[in-house]
Amino acid sequence: MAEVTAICRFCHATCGLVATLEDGRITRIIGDLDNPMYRGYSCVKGRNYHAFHDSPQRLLRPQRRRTDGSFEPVSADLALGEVAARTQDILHRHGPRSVAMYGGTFSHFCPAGVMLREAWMDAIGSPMRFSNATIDQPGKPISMALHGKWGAGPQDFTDSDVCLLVGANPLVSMWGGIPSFNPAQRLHEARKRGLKLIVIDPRRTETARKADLHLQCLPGQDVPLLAAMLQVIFTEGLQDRDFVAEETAGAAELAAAVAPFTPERVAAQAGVAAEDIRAAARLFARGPRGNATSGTGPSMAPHGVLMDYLVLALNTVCGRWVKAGERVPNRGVLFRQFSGVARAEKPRAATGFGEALRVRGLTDTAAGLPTAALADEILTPGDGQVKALFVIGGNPLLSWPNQAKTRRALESLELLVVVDPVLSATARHAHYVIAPRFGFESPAITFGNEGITVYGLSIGFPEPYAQYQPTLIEPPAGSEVLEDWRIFYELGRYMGLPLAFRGQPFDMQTPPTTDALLEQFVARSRVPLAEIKQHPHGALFPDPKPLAEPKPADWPHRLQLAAPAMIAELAAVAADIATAATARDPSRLLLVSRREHARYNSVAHDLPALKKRLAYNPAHLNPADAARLGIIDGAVVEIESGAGCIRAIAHLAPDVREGVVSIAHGFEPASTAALVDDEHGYEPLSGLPRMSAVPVVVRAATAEPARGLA
Ligand SMILES: Nc1nc2c(c(=O)[nH]1)N[C@H]1C(S)=C(S)[C@@H](COP(=O)(O)OP(=O)(O)OC[C@H]3O[C@@H](n4cnc5c(=O)[nH]c(N)nc54)[C@H](O)[C@@H]3O)O[C@H]1N2
Ligand SMILES: Nc1nc2c(c(=O)[nH]1)N[C@H]1C(S)=C(S)[C@@H](COP(=O)(O)OP(=O)(O)OC[C@H]3O[C@@H](n4cnc5c(=O)[nH]c(N)nc54)[C@H](O)[C@@H]3O)O[C@H]1N2
Ligand code: SF4
Ligand SMILES: [Mo]
Repeated sequence: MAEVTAICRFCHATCGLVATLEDGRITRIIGDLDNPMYRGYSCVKGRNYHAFHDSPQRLLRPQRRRTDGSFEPVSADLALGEVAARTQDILHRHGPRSVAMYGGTFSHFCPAGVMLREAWMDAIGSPMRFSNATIDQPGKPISMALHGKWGAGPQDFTDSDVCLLVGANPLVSMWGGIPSFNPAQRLHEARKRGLKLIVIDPRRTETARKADLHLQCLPGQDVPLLAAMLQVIFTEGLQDRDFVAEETAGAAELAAAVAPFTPERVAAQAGVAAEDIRAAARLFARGPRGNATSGTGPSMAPHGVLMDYLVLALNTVCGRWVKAGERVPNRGVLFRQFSGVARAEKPRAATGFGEALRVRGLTDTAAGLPTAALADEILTPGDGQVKALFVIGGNPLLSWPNQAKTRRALESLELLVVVDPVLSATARHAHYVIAPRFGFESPAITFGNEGITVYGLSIGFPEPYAQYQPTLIEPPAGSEVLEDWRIFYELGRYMGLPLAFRGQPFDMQTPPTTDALLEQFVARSRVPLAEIKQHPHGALFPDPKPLAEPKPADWPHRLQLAAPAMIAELAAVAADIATAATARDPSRLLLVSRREHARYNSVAHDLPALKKRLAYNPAHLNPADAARLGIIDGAVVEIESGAGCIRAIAHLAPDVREGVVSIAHGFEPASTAALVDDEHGYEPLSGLPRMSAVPVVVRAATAEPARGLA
């Protein structure tokens, strides 16, 4: 029996763990008290991650679908050889654009996988690379491109006086606003030293319960709410005048554009008191340090890009970026996240470049190609039609909008290859499912939390932290599983393709090791991987130059407070308020998404420890709405949108605002993907459909269908 340190990969938070090894298997997992970043934190998912490795649901070898829809295990050689031949045939007949790749949430955790699948896509020449980022919060990178990125990064939570969370619940989601590394403890310590927390959320979430001010708004009203906060800041002169004058352009236009959004005009429609909007604006502007971050809720509601743009504007108007001479919390250990210079970086394109999609006028974006349009790219005949799809670590049938269309698209493909440890809802439609070696069976580095800084302002390690974990266990005996990278390396070999990373060719005779790939991936890191490996509990690697440098005297770039597309959209929203065109239909509730503590998206729902905590996907609604609709706790309800209808079990939840129903995504059979309309009302820049604040009819189900739901 031995105790070893580990990096959790059940979610993006990459907690530092301690695992007990017995006879080559992990038998117990706890948080690592000696880890300087996580300080002993772990959650129920991480503590059961080993059970996923040994799960009876796990696929231990590649599967090939028979004509009757059942699967047969085949050797990796046979599966990859056939996949290579079929791909080659499709490429030959239809060209490179006919082969698309979708990298889901679990495709990003292993850099070696990213390297080889990108190399393979480069080699076949296909631009059709999609990811979950564009069905998540694409407004973040897009708005950042429109607004500009600050070279020294945002002010740090650790020395913040105020934190504003717009539709995020980091105490459960570990995502943004409050650093995702033991966030409850971090929030507790920050509040003890006086931090003020403001939460805007239709639900009194675990995080909102700790807030000094909670605006329990209606969903989909964040643009008017944030515009009203800016209106208060401008009219009361609460902005950081020096920063605005020196570093920004367009402040006067923005002030004019938000002028119509007085708290009084916004209050009724947003469902909050005008005084609370004013109080939130003043509390946020008083700072003096802190920042505002948004989560998925408002990002998925209408005007999601504009919403994120206003979050950036709020920060900028209040000067919430690290100034010259101040400490940059973390410029990166494995990656360089920020230049460390207190300046607006050179602008980059937000949209309108790269591969043009054939549907809805969408293009590549700063967040990537719009995944919401991929089903139509598969279904729309003609030149460039997608015929083959590779899905890595994702579950389109439960995550893409318009589930019925997604199903049709998956079924119509000439070739669907899914890399997944289980026969997921999507994998059941695949021609080949390749079972991966994953988690503790591979080495890992904490690179992800350095790389996602454009997502939410406070995402990423707030100190220069890094950890490495070697391979801890082998896959179960008798299995034939391949690491993600190896799959694409072998496909490259079968197809006779030379593969390369950053111009450097891979040796196609002798396969590399995962460790060698990791070395290559972080070759330009500030701290050599060899040094990081010396610290099994992870460590802080202080930056020898931690202070933000001043910008050169002739630096031309500024943060943009009045991007034309955003100002035009604000005017349209203002006009809507004026005409009350957005008035709510009282017969409908507004559906919002949520994250459940004992679940991560659609992953490993069968693990006994998680199932015990949450056996099905409840639809949470306010008792007053339930009474009005004649729904009792535990009753089966139908939730119907313009796009589809699902059944779920009602939970009466006083923490959910009246007029709202709150339900997680990624579940079967109650999958909210069935309720999303991908063709109407989508965000025009990102292509993201309306996935929050979705108007739905909720009613008690007539027949007795509880079976299958719980
Ligand atoms: N335990 C767990 N953690 C997870 C996940 C999981 O499934 N389980 N999923 C991971 C993923 S993929 C992501 S992207 C992150 C997401 O992380 P978060 O964005 O923090 O996710 P949620 O917890 O769903 O919080 C979104 C909040 O927005 C609110 N909301 C909904 N609509 C609106 C709106 O229009 N306006 C406002 N102001 N609020 C609104 C909801 O009530 C909810 O509380 O979490 C990650 N972490
Ligand atoms: N209606 C609606 N739709 C949504 C959302 C919403 O709130 N509402 N949220 C959106 C968001 S934020 C996101 S991020 C997306 C998520 O969309 P996806 O990333 O497409 O879906 P996941 O459920 O995360 O799928 C993860 C898959 O990876 C597999 N997996 C787990 N571990 C590994 C591994 O180590 N290797 C490999 N290869 N596979 C692994 C799991 O078995 C699972 O099948 O969904 C989006 N869709
Ligand atoms: S929050 Fe839980 S699932 Fe996520 S990395 Fe930490 S222990 Fe793992
Ligand atoms: Mo996500």
